[in-house]
Amino acid sequence: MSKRGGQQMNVIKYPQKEEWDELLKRPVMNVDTLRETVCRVLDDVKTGGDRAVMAYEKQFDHVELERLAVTEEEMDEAERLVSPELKDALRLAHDNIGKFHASQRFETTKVEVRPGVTCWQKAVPIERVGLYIPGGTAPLFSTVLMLATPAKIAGCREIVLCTPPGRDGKVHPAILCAARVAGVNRIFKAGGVQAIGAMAYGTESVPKVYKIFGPGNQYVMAAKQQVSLHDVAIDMPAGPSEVEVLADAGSNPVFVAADLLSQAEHGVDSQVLLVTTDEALVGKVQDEVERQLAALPRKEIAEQALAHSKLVVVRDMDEALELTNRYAPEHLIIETADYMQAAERVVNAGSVFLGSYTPESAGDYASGTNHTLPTNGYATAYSGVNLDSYHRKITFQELTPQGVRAIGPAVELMAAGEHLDAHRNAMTVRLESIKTEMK
Ligand code: HSO
Ligand code: ZN
Repeated sequence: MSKRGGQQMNVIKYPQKEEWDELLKRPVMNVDTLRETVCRVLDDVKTGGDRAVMAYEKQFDHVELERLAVTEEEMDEAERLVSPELKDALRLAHDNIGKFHASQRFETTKVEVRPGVTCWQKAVPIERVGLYIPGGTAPLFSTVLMLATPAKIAGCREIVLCTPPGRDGKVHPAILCAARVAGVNRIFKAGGVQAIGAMAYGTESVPKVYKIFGPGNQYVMAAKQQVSLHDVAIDMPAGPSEVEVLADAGSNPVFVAADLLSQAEHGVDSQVLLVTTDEALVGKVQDEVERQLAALPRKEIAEQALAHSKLVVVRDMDEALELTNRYAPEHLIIETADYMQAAERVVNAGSVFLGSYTPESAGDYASGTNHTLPTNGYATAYSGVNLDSYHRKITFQELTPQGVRAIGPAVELMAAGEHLDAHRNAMTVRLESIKTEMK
């Protein structure tokens, strides 16, 4: 542990492989303690509908609402309140996110696997999706663009958004503006567990959706997990946001420090990791972090995140990449000289930022990639939100009599082997009808 100025960062030099698991551990999220509250709120919303949601809005968001739905007048008012410059920025980001996600469109191809046996897949949009945008200390209007833009491109018929209002009963104007830019159909003032319940079960005013997307605090995460057991699909399991910066002797400490801080300011539980092959870089980065931190309005949050951050020195790039793949970071910024070669060897990460001129902020807002990504090591098995997240792939197959002849006997044999005679018969009657027709 080294301490410079006010803030501390843990420096770990040349750790042994046996130490890696301990080193890369994420905070354990015990949602069991929240479960009771979460289940009670969900049950109330299920039975009480809008009235229950409003009661919880009063209790948790300290606001008395007459209705949950955001009106057209409120949308227009928000439009007037957001500066033209910010609106242009939102449009630029929306345009890039749109271009990148449209490029992910799936083309159906029919495959004749045997003569007369044709199979294909069709991407069909999820009809109704629900987006959750948290309140809290930063109004995440960029997340509105990240979730609604692909939903629109995918062709979802109804895009519903829930977000908690401020104490004045209003939603942050930039959130409403972004929702309009991205084509959200209906917006409701509801936050936390009650919002998740409203979208999972439906209320008088909030439609029931088939899949819920978006970040949130521990309560929201626990609620999403709970409703996903029986009622609705969710985008992915989540934990606190993370970044790993991979750097070498040629990396710019000013950039590296800025990247670490951009993650640290998200929340006190943010995970920040530097992996470097250059021992001398560590001190330089620490000095820069200290210098840049002093000027940040969210200094206190960032400082707490940095207290559990880690600066790890490794022997070489091989070890750096092995450690990286073991960690499976949500965001990975590779600022080394050979970043393209290194990128080739990344197998576990949510989104990768390449070279010295690609900060995570680029992808957080406007490069076009999605910023809703797997945290907590889930990058080993999950993708971030993408166009496919809003689709189901329905498979189709068609057999002609020739196809029945091609696979029928195999199906009969396998069905008999599984002692499922009705299965076998379904094929046998067809094989026989073909034979009689041929006579
Ligand atoms: N880095 C966050 C997304 C975000 N950053 C929104 C700024 N606004 C999680 O990927
Ligand atoms: Zn961010």
